[in-house]
Amino acid sequence: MTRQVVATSPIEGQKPGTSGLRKKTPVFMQPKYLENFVQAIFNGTGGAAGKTYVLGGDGRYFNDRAAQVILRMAAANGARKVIIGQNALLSTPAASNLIRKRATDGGIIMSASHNPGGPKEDFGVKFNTANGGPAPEGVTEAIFAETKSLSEYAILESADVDLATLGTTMLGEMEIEVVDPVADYAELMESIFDFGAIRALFASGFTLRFDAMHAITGPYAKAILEETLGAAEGSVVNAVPSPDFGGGHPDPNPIWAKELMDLMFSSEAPDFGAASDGDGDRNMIVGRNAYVTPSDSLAVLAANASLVPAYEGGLKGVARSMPTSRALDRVAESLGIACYETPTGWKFFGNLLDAGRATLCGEESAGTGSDHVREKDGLWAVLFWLNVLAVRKQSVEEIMADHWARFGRNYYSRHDYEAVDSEAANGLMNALRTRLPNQPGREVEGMVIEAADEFAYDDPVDGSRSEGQGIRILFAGGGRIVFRLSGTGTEGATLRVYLEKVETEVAALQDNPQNALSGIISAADKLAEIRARTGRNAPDVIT
Ligand code: VG1
Ligand code: CO
Repeated sequence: MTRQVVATSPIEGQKPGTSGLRKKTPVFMQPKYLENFVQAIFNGTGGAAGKTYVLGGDGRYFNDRAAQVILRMAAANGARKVIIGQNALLSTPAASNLIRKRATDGGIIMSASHNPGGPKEDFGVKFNTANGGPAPEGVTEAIFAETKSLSEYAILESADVDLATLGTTMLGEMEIEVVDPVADYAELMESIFDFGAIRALFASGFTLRFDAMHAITGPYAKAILEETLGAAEGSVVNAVPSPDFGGGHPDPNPIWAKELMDLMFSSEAPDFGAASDGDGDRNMIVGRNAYVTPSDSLAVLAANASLVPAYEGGLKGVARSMPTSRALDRVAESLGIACYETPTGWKFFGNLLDAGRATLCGEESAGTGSDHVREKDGLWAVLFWLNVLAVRKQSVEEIMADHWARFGRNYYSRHDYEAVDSEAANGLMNALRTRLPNQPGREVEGMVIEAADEFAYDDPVDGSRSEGQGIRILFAGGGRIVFRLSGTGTEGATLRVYLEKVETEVAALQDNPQNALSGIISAADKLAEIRARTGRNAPDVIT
């Protein structure tokens, strides 16, 4: 076993985006591509010498090979120990939990999350810090800087490590502990929720369909929902993780989880439907004939948090990403707690959670979580809903109707234009930016613009400032449009248009969102010239 120092040179474009570095798999598989980025992670975080890390991924194509490379590089860089999920598998929230529970110096997660996987699809690598959360911008910038000046990396020459067998082995001087990916996470869930009440719910005949989308949550959901809580066998479908997610797109939304949606709106619908994404941090919640938008789900969980043992004592505060609907703000106001507005991406919640300013957080992109880990957590959100349903003994539809009657309804939708020509997308954003000062007072589609700006965030904990986080147009009466370019795509640019309208009129609470938002939708096109500039007549994905 020899330690090799390999000469290399900087590779362009290794800039971590909203959540780690994501590229097409063939790009990641190019000689030295992964090696360079991993060395940059070590160099950018003060070196690996003497440190302990968690390592795992969502099982997508190249996960197993990348794990062997990362282990050999950690050993060659002097790491003391790596704790790795069996077969190099760990869901993102489970990795976050292990980093915290075992007090490691951080962790490396191999995933491109909700992006498809496979030899021609996407792969990703993300570094999480010792709090269990995605590296904050200061750290990702230091890593990126390293990628631009790298001249060598260190790697051990050795045979593959057996990752199928649980237990401890050595790789050179470094200890490797292969752990059951599910056990610690399952224990954490049991410490948060009323498992007794959920067990009784299933025992009473309550039915569930959980679609793991051939991704990482399959084994977690089987163990927790079926084996521990008593959901009928077969309630968890597509439960075996596959390297290309069964050829699907592991993003739990009405488009990509269409099979589940069809079932939930049919006469065969079970009481409750849910799905999770590639790496297990996203969730979709759907009742019988009732799809719950992620923004609404976050608001409902906040409003019902006292029904869950871990949050019984009340929430310290809540937080949402800026484009997420403001349904949460109304709940926070009624609870008399703070509601923070952060830029898109979970890394911005870390400081608020660490400082005890927020207990629950969420994003419109199907991400919800709490201070139990430092990532969003798909299965946690599903268990939260089950706990609420078990206590309230109402259907999802009834809970939603009740929520809107109490707080009003924030009609909400996101329109995505994918793989748009980058120049056209930047042109659109630049034009909007230039026109911002002239917008207030202007009337569009019968609505008056009250304010317009580009969102910047001043972190109240560490004082750091993040600029350029999305353009917002605010209408009198509570309507809002947000324009943003995605930071997770791997092809051209993805334009995200976030649309929102507040309704408090009781008779108008049960409309179809696209219908309720039609004025806002055409205002968005007028303001940003979406059709003209992108050449698209309709969004690729509507959530
Ligand atoms: C998207 C979502 C964002 C989420 C991020 C990572 O980012 O909009 O809310 O935090 O994905 O989610 P962007 O920059 O493409 O809009 V995951 O489940 O892919 O880690
Ligand atoms: Co994800």
